[in-house]
Parts: sequence; structure tokens; C-alpha cells
Amino acid sequence: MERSADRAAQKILRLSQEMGRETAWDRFLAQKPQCRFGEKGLCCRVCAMGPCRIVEGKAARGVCGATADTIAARNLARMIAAGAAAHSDHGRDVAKTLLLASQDSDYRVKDPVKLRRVAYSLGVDAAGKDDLALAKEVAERCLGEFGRQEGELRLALRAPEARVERWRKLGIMPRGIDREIVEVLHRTSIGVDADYRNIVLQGMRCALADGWGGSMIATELQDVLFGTPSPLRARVNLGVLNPKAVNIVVHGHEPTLSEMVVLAARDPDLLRQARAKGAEGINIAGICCTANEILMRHGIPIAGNFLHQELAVMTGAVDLMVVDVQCIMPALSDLARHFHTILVTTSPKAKIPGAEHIEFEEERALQVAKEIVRMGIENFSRRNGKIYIPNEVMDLIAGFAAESVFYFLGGRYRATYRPLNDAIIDGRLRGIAGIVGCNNPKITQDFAHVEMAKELIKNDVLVVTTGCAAIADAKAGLLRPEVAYELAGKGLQEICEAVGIPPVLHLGSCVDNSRILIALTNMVHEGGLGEDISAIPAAGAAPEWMSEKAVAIAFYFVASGVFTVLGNPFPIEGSENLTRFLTEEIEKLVGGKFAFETDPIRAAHLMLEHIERKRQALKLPAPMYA
Ligand code: NFS
Repeated sequence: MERSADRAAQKILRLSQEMGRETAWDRFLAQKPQCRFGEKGLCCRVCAMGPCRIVEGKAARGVCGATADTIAARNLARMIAAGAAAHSDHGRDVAKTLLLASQDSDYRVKDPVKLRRVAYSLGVDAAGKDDLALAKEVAERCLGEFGRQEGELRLALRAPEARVERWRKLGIMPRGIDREIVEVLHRTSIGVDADYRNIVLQGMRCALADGWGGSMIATELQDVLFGTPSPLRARVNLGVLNPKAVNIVVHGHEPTLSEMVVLAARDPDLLRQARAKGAEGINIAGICCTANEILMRHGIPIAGNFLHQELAVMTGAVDLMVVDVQCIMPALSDLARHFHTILVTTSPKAKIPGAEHIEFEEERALQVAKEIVRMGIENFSRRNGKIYIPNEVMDLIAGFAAESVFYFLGGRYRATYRPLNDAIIDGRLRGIAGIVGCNNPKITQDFAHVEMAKELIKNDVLVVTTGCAAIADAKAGLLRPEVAYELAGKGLQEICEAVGIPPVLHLGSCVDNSRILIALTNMVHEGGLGEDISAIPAAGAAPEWMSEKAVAIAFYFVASGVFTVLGNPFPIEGSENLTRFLTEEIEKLVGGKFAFETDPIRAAHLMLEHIERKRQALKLPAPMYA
């Protein structure tokens, strides 16, 4: 129970102990005590005069003279760059897939309306062009944004005018996506930028190139290719694995792969083959963000979030796990070997020793996907050990996008953000909050996500969520409309009842945090809540974060004007100056700032206090149901 708040996880963890199989939680224990220098950001490895460590009273500077402030800021900026690189390289692949779709391939343009909207934002003239011609131009324009040398990132101009002006004044308006990542690496190498504030500013520019660039391109073009999500019902947790079917788990991030696996699993020939092996059918389930992608667009069930990946294998019921990139534990290959599970890697960027590698070539996407599914079917008859699937399974509603989410609040005939803004203005809702990010064995799995969400909805704050946080809330049942009656405050309850939405809205995967940026921008444009994102009674949180991607996300939210609370702190504690800069002074520059708070209830109250301050600044009335 200390390891996970999820009952399915608790059951499998008990089983893992009986079987003598280790998990991330065991390896975390073996790492303890973790390096204090690393934890505080005081270890520098950027050159070979080091590694250097700042030791109080003994060594206040590294060999080059870098102080704790410089070292901690450089390390943090590099985390941002790595996170931005991950999201953006994903976005680049989607742009390349759209280019393929404009030619002859297994991919299609599924949402031409969205294609036109994106074309408009990119300054591409759509008049008189058919979908394929336009897709080609949009894809090429997006690819150009990665290598852009001059000018401003086109999609960043979607932000409210006041925000763009602020970025320009601070010199953090992003240019090319790749360029900002490269510049962080340059500036943080030996003997370049030593000013912690200046390093953080470039870190923010790089993060903005992710949120308003790489991630946004990923989200938008995925919608173009695979369809913009709209609300649907589905199920979540390990109980979605079916003992009688071929279970194929897709894990990772890019829907270019998982979409094709979903398609392949519906192939009549393969279904016949599965039945010939004695299976009931082919059951696809997802883990991590790729799960969110196919959940939102197809209602494919989710087996779990980040810390569920090993647990899924330990059910003994997974015939094949196929992975692409990001958040995939190398431990999986060793673990899979103890079961009958085949682990298949597919990306040339992500191979794991001991796993089968089948390269996923987008040019023959469906064919490769079918090959992988066939392997899973073959392996079904090799099941040997005991199967133990916990019976935990939960219903949920997912599939909200910036376009659809408040469409519902507006009702069928009034697709605007007006009702949402009005609800905040008249105090029925206090504001909105985003809860995003990972699992981390340092924190009881899902506990912080779920408790924070409950506390916020209880206080009439509408919660939007993505990534592993969304899966955590889903497993806990918070994505069901009826939960509004049990757990939401009266004001939020009224809204959920009128519109039939859950009080916690699933907005997608981690790159889909860009949907939250768009939703916030739409709220500004709708009017009545100030001229900039920083004026809105809104706050963000990543209570169980662990990935560098989460650092990039946190920074683009703060740089976009959002107060953001993190569960465990950034590794910067060793620099008082940097800590003060990020938790206080930075607010004057960008309108957002950080707070670190492990206790999810206290963290929720920091968010509530912030929301209240914003309400007062807007001279809004006291909350209707205080
Ligand atoms: Ni995002 Fe965290 Fe990974 Fe998704 Fe989950 S761990 S930073 S939420 S799956 S990317």
C-alpha cells in the first residue's frame, strides 16, 4: 500500500514478492540513499576537469569556477532541453508521417477541418487546395519550424497578444525548435553562460519551443492524421487484460505505431488465425501515453500508467508487448524472459538488449503492424505459467480536446467558451487546474494525482488532466460523470450535471498538454478573464513527476503564465538563488512561478490560494459556494 494506491498494483506487487521478481520499487530501494549532490543539483559533469561537486566549507566552486547557482541552473536547463527534444522529435516524426499521408501510404488525412485550421495558424494559404496538396504543404511547413533559423515560431503566435509581447520583451520568443535545444546545450557547456538567470531564460525559450512548437505540432498533426478526439466511454486498469484472448500491449508514445497495431488487430485474417489458436480474439491494451492516444480516438482500453508496465507483464497474460520510444523501462526485457511475453522494440532510436527488434517503417506501416500482431498470436499458444489478472477495472470517459471540451459546456448549439468563462466569472467555478505528469516510485503510485484532484473538485475547481496523471485519475474512477455527485463541490456539480461531463476531464497524452495551452488561450479570447493567460484563475501541477519531459512541460506552463506546483522539487536545492528565482522572482517576468510541495492536499491548497488571488485581481465575486 505504501508503494501504490492502486489495488491492482498492490495485488501484483505482492505476487512479485512471492515470485522473487524485482520491480522499479525494489530497484529504487536498492538505490537508497540516493546521491545528495545529484539531488541538490550540485554535481557537474560537463567537462573532464570534473566531475566536480560543491561541498559547503570545502569547495564553493568547480574547477572552472562555476558556482552552485551556475551548476544547478545548467543541469536544470539540460533537463529542459532533453525533455523538449523528446517531445519535439516525436512531433517531427508525426510531420514526416503527414508528408507520407500526402503521398501513397497507409496513413490518411482523417480530419480535414483541423488540417485547414493548422494551415491557417502556419500562414499556409489553403484556398483552392485539396486535402493531399494541403497536407503536403502543412507537413513541409511544420518540418521547417524545427530548423527555422530566423524569425519566430509560427504556432507560438497563437498565444494571446499580451503574452507574445512579454516573450519578445524578455527575449524568449522561440525561434526554431531544434535551434533552442541546441542553444541550451551550447550555453551550458564549459565556459559559456554562467549567469543562472540568463540560463533559465534560455531554458524557458527552449521549453516554449516545445509546448508551442514540437508538442503542439505532434498534437495537431496527430489530430489531422488520426482524428480529433471526441468524448467516448472506455475501461482502464489491469483487469482489461483478457485471459482468453491474445493480449497485445502497446507501450510508448507515438500513435503512428499504435494506430496501425489497432488497425492490424481488426484484420479478419489475423482474427481467424487467433481463433484457430484457441483465442477468443485479439485484445489490444495500452500503457503510458500511447495508450492515451488510442484510448481517445478508438476507446482502446488502458492497462495502466508508467509504473504499471512491469506489473502488466507479471500477470502472465501479455502475449506481446510492443514499444516505440520514451518511458520504456529497460528492465522489461529481462522481466519478459521470465514469462512467455515477447517484447518487441520498433524504433531505430530505442533498442533494448534482449528484446526482439522489428523496425517500424512508416512506408509499410500496416504490414509491419500485422507482422507484430501475428507474432503475438503465435505466442498465445506458448503460454506456460500461471495467469493472474487482477479484477480491477474502471469505466471512464475520455477524449476531450480544446475544440470539444468546452463545446459541451456551451451545449450543442453554442460551441463557445462563454459558459466556462461565465461559470468562473459568476463564481460557480473557482477556476481550472491542470494535473499532469508521471508516476515516480518516490511517491505512492497515483496517490498524489488522485488526492489532489479530489481536493480541487471538492472546491469547485474543474480539473483537466493528461498523461499518467489522467490514467491515475481514471483508475480511481474520477473520470466518470457520476463522481461529480459524490466528490465535487456544489458549483462544479451543477455544471457537470447540466452538461453531463465528469469533473475531471481527460485531455490526452503528454504532448497534448499543448491542448491546455490552447484552451487557456481560448479562455482569454472569450473575454472577461483578463488579457493574458497569467490573469486566469488557473493553476497547474505535476505531483508525481520524474521525466525530463515533465521539466520541459512545467517550464512552458510557467513561461506561459501558469502557477505550477511540483511534487518533489527540481534538483536545485543546493542553490538558494536559483530556488528563490524560480519560486518567487520569476513571477514578475513571466507571470507564472513554481512551488514545490509533496503533500497533495497542501499542494492543492497552494493552487486554490493562487486561484483566489487571481479572482481578486479580476475583481470577481466570492465563490458561489464557499
Ligand atoms: Ni508524460 Fe511522464 Fe511518460 Fe507520459 Fe507517463 S511518465 S512526462 S505522462 S507516459 S510521457
